[in-house]
Amino acid sequence: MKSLLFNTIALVDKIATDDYVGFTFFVGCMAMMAASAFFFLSMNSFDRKWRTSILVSGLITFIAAVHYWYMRDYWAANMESPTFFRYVDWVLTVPLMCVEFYLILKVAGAKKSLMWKLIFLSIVMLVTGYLGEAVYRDQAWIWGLISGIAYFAIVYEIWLGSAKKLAVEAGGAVLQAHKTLCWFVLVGWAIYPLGYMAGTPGWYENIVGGLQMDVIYNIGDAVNKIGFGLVIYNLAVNASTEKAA
Ligand SMILES: *C/C=C(C)/C=C/C=C(C)/C=C/C1=C(C)CCCC1(C)C
Repeated sequence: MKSLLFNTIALVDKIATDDYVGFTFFVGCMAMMAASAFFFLSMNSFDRKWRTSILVSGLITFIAAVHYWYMRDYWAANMESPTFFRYVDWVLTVPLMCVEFYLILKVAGAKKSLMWKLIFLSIVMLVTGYLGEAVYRDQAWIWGLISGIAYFAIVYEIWLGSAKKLAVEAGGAVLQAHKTLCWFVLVGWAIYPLGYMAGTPGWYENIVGGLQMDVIYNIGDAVNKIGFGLVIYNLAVNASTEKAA
């Protein structure tokens, strides 16, 4: 009995005090779970119009929480980047972030074509990133470059393209939220190419100064997924008080 219990406990891998990757996977997992509970439970206190947006915020952090659970485990067992799980997580959650843009701009008449355009660009960005990181590592810089072009196309669309026009038409709390989300994409998402540069071979290898790829990605995910959700939450709060005033 005693040894059975011991074996069960020993199944939980140790995290060394200098294992920053393991630590950030663990804390990231908890943060994503907590954020999901927050978004799901607050959903019904808002106007119908905002519920889908908050639901999607919760889905983004929930999908990430489940992937973090697996990635934390994978890292502990193999001490190797869980590249596959990482990209499956992104390919589900990043398109959902594109959906968020569409949902908040719907009040100004956003069309589905805007949503599909952003989703398409995000998938190009992620598939080429995966090819460079996992399949053709020797040509990582080329794939990273193509991925970066798709990334800038997204930045262009939301900062200067049709999404921007719709946000200006909507005005008020929607415009404010759109602007903040634009900053998240420009600055928050720029964390990822840094992680990519730290984790793939190339002329740029030493630019990031020894930080580990997974630590950078984990920080990026926490900032962007929870941050995005909070911007939407804040929009729902502000839009509700705007109406009441
Ligand atoms: C929740 C996950 C998010 C917001 C992930 C975003 C990922 C990116 C913006 C990744 C971008 C990349 C480049 C721009 C070039 C190098 C390859 C990538 C895929 C890391």
